[in-house]
Amino acid sequence: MQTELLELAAAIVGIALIMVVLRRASARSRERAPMNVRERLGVEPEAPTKPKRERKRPRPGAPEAGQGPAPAKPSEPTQPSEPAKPSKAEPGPDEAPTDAEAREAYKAGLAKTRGGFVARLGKLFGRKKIDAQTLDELEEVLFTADIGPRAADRIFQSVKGGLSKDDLEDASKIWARIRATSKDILSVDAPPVAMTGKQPFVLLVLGVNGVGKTTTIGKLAQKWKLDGRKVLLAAGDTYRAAATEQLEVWADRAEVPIVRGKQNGDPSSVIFEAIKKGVDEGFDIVICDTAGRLHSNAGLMDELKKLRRVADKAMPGAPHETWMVLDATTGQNAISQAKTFKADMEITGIVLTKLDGSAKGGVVLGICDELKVPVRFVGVGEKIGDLRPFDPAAFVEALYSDASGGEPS
Ligand SMILES: Nc1nc2c(ncn2[C@@H]2O[C@H](COP(=O)(O)OP(=O)(O)OP(=O)(O)O)[C@@H](O)[C@H]2O)c(=O)[nH]1
Ligand SMILES: [Mg+2]
Repeated sequence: MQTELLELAAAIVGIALIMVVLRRASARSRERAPMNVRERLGVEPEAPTKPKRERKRPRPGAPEAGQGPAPAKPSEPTQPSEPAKPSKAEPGPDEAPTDAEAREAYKAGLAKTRGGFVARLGKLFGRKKIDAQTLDELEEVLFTADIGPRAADRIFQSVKGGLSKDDLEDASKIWARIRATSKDILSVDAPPVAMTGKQPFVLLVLGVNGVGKTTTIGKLAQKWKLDGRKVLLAAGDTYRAAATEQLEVWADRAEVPIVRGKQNGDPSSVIFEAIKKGVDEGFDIVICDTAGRLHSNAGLMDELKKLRRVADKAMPGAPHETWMVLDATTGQNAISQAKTFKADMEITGIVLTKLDGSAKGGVVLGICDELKVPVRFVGVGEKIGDLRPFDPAAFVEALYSDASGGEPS
């Protein structure tokens, strides 16, 4: 009896020892486990999600707590989604592109971006089996896609938290979810540009060096001229040699007049003179070019504020809109540029240029999500006609068209 008790005690001690050894080994392997993609990229850890069954109805793309109201009507990926409300630049002439030519322009402009992170997504979901490993890889692709960490997280959570286990094995359901959430992100709730009732409507265009401000102004001038508006340009970049001549070339192409100042003269006097001329001579639109500047240049930033004050003196309420031009090829830098400018002054719209030359066109998702400023136009080439009003639905359709089998969003 005593021997049996001793054997039993020895067995219990043995089992306890084995358990201790196993626990230590598992703790060591956890320590050695590679960092997840968020840690490696230095972004916030994933917010704990509620167990799925607690959620009566998944809310794709709903903003996290404290981020303002949810979009009025999030798209349901399993049902045909309603056409998204386009962020129109103005009613009428700037209707969202619906014709085949405009769709093709979007598609061509986004070709490089489709070859980037969208192609990586395509490879992921083209596999025979989609499993937990695929979800990890989805997270990695999204967070390294130059769409900004917040937009990446929003899309990731909408897939992970919004789809059932069965749906997560179905690539078409995942694509539908990605498209619907992307469209929600892009549909920034902003009123269309109110041009009417202002004679003239004054637009100030700003941004860092070389992003495409002057080119965009030339494109806008022609577009609005062709719409039947009387357009005047103001050569407010008096710093860079030949900047005024460059705007003159665009004015000639668009067949609109220009007010120019002296090289190294005061840009605010050019803006003042142009707005006065606009008022006196019944122009519909005055577009003001400005010198490229970095946010860190306090002198030039103060000058922008002065330009705005002077514009208001020339015509109370002017400038009616201030658009920041961002270069898509700079990826997430574009987001930080806009953030720093926005901290200093009111930005009412974004123009995203060089989509055609960039694999980072997805940055528009980050811009819309983080800045909540509407993207008004996108540049899809260097020619005068290469400007398109921004339309979230057309953008999403063009962005994901190849990889997701061309299903419309
Ligand atoms: N591919 C492509 N190139 C563009 C686009 N928009 C502008 N560019 C090119 O970008 C370069 C710079 O354009 P600008 O209009 O001079 O830029 P900016 O912001 O006025 O430059 P600064 O006045 O020097 O600050 C030019 O070579 C343009 O042709 C676009 O949508 N696509
Ligand atoms: Mg310029």
